[in-house]
Amino acid sequence: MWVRLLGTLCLAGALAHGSPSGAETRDAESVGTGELRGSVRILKKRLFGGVRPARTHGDVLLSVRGFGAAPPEALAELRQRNKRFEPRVLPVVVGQRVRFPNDDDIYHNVFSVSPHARFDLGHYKGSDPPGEVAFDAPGIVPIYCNIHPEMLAYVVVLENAAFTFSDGEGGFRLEGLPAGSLQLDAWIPGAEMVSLPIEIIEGAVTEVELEVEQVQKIPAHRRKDGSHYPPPDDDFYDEEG
Ligand SMILES: [Cu+2]
Repeated sequence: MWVRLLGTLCLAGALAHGSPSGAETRDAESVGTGELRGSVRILKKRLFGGVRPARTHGDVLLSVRGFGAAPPEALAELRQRNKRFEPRVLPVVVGQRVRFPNDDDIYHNVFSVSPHARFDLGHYKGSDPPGEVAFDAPGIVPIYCNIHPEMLAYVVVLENAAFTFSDGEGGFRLEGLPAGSLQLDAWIPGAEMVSLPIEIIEGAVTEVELEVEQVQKIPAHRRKDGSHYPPPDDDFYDEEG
């Protein structure tokens, strides 16, 4: 992993020796803004050890820490469709509400046992009003359905709305970032979060390149009561609700 700051080589030197301390949270509106452009590579496990670049480098969530922002008024949505959650990764701002509509004809459930957000929305069909949850603590919250073990999504609760996903080539861009020392986080399911200090300069573009290693097998989870899911052919829940 390495950092390049275009046109600001003096700062690149500073970063190489540990970034200046800029941990204090600032008000994004009181300072000038700059832009971040970057490229992220996904590395996958090689069959006989080591890692290799993935075929595509999209869907990595890039987010910036170091300043707070009020949550958007608008509700975010995590839908249940074809026995899947959509999208698989949903970034929101601390305090934002998320609605969980069921687009299927069958019952689904939505629950989380994460310490960042613990809830259970019960069982409901598409014709029922969807459940809603406010996410008040930052962190990655795995979301499950108590009926279908294959249903898994992540609500990623962030300090502000400075986030984006990488395109298929790994490229990304974030504009309007407050100038100063900030932190860039990169994450995709199956990888450790990668964090990088960045220096945003008013009216300038900062460039970064980084890598995430998507090498973890996502472990099977349990139902909300801690029990294992019934075998796949046991579908009595679909009929009974
Ligand atoms: Cu379900």
